[in-house]
Amino acid sequence: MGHFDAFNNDLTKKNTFHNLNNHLNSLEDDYFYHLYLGKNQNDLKAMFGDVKFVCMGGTSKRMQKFAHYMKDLLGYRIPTGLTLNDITKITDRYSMYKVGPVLFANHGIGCPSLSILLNEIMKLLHYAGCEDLTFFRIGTCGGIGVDPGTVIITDQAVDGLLRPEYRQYILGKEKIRETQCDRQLIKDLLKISDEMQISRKFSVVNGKTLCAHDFYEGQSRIDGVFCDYTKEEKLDFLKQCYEKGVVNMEMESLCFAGMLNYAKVKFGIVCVALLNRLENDQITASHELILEYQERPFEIIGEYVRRKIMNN
Ligand code: R2B
Ligand code: URA
Repeated sequence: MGHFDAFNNDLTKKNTFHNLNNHLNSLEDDYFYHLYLGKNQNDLKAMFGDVKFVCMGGTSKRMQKFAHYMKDLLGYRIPTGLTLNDITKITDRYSMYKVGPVLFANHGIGCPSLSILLNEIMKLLHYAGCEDLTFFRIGTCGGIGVDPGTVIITDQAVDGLLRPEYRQYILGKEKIRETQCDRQLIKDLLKISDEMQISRKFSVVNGKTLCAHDFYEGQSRIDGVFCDYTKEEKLDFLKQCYEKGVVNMEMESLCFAGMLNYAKVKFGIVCVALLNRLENDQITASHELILEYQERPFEIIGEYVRRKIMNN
């Protein structure tokens, strides 16, 4: 990799992220090991300085698909026979694509995997001098009391005890970061869904999202390797969740909301339900149907981003 001058950390400049680590100012270099990019190795300002939107989701293929969807929606063209480049190239932990001011990356499964990606991408965007960023998580989930294929916009992420708190253990102490999502952004996304008459194709709802650190027992499934509760106890818990406004379960919203709230950055979380957990534990929808479901959030977020970029 070539060497570029490190980004000049001008202290008069408005920081993109609040509560930023002061030690970053004194690091001679900062290498993002999981992205195969670095402050001194790449001209981050030239590569990422225009980024305004960051879209994250679990899998690399889905994010590549979303990048192509966004490219077409914005009317950008690439020469026939070529495809969008994966910016992270030789590392296969995460993939990253860029379409104009929109960056796409896959975060893998669970909060620890997402936390690594957010750390490295947020530092990268800081060194690149980006401002006025909006982050989105586009995911899949288990719905609670909603039909498969329903798109859910998260109001607030809650943990397995239904607390709106992202907990980190730092230097032997517990740190809690709040997990409320941006209320205006939720309204804007719901308004866009209305204007696009999305409800003719599928339902869009909003509510709380339970973020589990596991897919099986952590999500009250009875088909995991262990299960010390009855089917009735499971249903009882899911119904309690539903009564308290929880409409879906997934595995990253706490970290996404906790870290971005702490950095005081605008963000939204939009997931599609692959099943209704009041009916099933196993995901039995066909591969084709799941692919179709997974693209539903693209329509709403894509249109939000398009309107912002095109100023309409
Ligand atoms: C949704 O789907 C994945 C588990 O299958 C996980 O990343 C999540 O949040
Ligand atoms: N992702 C989850 O975390 N849970 C589900 O039930 C489906 C997708």
